[in-house]
Amino acid sequence: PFKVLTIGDAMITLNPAVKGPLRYVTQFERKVGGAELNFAIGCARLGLDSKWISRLGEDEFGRVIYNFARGEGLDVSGVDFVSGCPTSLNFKEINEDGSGKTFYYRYNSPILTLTPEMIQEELFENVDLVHLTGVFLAIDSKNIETAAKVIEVAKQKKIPISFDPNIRLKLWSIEEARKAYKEILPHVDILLTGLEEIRLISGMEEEDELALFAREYGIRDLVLKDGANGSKLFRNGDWTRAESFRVTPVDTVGAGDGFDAGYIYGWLNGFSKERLLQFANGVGALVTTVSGDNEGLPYLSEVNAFINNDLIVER
Ligand code: KDG
Repeated sequence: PFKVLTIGDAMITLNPAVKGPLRYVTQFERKVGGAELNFAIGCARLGLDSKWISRLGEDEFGRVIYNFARGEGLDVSGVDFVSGCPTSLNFKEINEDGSGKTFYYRYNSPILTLTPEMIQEELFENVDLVHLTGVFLAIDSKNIETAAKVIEVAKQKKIPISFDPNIRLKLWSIEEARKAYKEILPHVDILLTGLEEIRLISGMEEEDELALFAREYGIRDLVLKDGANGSKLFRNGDWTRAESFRVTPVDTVGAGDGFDAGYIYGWLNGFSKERLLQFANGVGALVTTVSGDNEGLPYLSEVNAFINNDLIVER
């Protein structure tokens, strides 16, 4: 199978036992989250080889995440435990419609002990695509240097790069985000972004303007995710659009990461533009039907059955 590589912070996610404002929630379920980790799991469940580079606190929660990642079949040879910084936490608030807010406890995240010098060529062995997201960049400006090193090595080895801006305004300001994206975007082959996000980043939303934006940065695939409104792709001067699937969402966190995993799976396997979008939409939709940031990520047979509307034998 093709192999993907991603890098990022993971955290213990505390999912509320009830919906509504966090201040009234008294019980939580301990789960695992982190945008890049979700992506890596999504890819692994679809059948790709998937490597996740990270740092975890040398604590009980670090062990939970490590074992979880291993259980999902990820290559964790680039994950180390570090002392002195606890594993990050994320308390979630979930609304009746499945949308929500995050409350982070991730200052001095263990991933800050990862430095550009640690990004060595061996980490990229057999890798077919590198995926980065804005969450990693947002945690600390130091990570922008580490990401630059990842890009440098990927470029040397002619490995394509996908990027999801994943704007987290609880972690940095929009000005800081825009500045960092400007440095990253010229190296990006596949940009996977929310429609709202690209508006925030570029001030653009019309197709003509966005086509120019893609050309300016040399982006091969500009992919716009618009949740229940579907998604679209700009490639080689043309737009391709796909409608979303109708589902009843219970927890939308992680849907974008799932979409990315679906898109990259299809891209590496040479799917047509229409099928790519449809497949990625299907993965994203399924993620929203299960509580937790990554539990709903489907296996390949599950996405295919969902997309083809196959009868699933339940008993
Ligand atoms: O994309 C989902 C992630 O954002 C979530 O799993 C955890 O908030 C998170 C983060 O910052 O990675």
